Amino acid sequence: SGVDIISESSPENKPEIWFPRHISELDKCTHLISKFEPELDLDHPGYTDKAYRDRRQKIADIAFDYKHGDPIPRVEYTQEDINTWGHVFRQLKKLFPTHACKIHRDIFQVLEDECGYTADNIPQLEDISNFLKRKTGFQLRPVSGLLTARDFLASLAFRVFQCTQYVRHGSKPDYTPEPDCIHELLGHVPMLADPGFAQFSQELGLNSLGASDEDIEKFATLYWFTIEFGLCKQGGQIRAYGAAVLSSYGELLHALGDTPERRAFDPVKTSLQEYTDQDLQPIFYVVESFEDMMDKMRNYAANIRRPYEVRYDPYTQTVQTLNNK
Ligand code: TIH
Ligand code: FE2
Repeated sequence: SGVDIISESSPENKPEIWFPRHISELDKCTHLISKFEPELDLDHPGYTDKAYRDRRQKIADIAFDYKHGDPIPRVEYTQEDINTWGHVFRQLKKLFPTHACKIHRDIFQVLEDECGYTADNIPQLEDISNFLKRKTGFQLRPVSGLLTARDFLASLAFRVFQCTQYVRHGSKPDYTPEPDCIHELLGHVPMLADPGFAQFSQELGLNSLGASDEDIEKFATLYWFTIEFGLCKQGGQIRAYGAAVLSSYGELLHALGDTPERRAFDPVKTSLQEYTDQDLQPIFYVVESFEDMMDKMRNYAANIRRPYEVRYDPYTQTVQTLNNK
């Protein structure tokens, strides 16, 4: 005899697209986009460098084997990798005082004083993850390359930052189209150690959970023009807060120079802006302040129709949904 199970909510109120409910379910959010990988991309500077590709593969295996809760295995970087890091580190350090936003400058100093950020040492993700946990509750999780926007944004909802661990090829140190640990450590980490910026990042992640493909595309574009390539006003000057700008000597000079167009950040318009992920950006968006950026994003998200609301419970590291009328 069949007993009908009555669902707790009507079907139209139920999220239809799967998304992680607990931080451990990020183990299922590992879908990669492989367009920039040295094996597959003829233009990759590491394409013909067998030793480099082997090194990359070993580091990629760490990410493939990783499960939530594991410590992040340490990598023994080669002298070549350390030289690449050192070159980028020295160049960028010269620009930060005049080009980076205040949050970045202040936390970078702490990372130098307390976390082994020096020209001859590549900090280990496990140590930096522990640093971030103390500062904002963010943690790092190793990833072997570029993830789909849906998976990447979902991790932000749990204050998890998916972080590459390999180093860019030494032949092109000042700009790379693919993320690497130089980009993560010099660009993202200082910003994620700021409470307001961490909150902004998590909210972007929460907004993405269960969103339609179309909305994911828009959130990914907003992510691109803020967390990756954002510029802000500070004391009458324009400064960089986006990680992809802060980790690239070429992009940082370019972003604050005369060539690109700089427009006021406006989520409705910015979310529809096309961009290139292969070269220096032709357009940047400038926020008046981080408070203003947060307000504008909250406003934007409130106007996106979703049949449910999401709440994050930090005690259980769980996302809960509440039905909306
Ligand atoms: N262009 C950045 C750099 O050279 O450091 C890397 C990027 C990460 C994400 C987008 S671009
Ligand atoms: Fe990035």
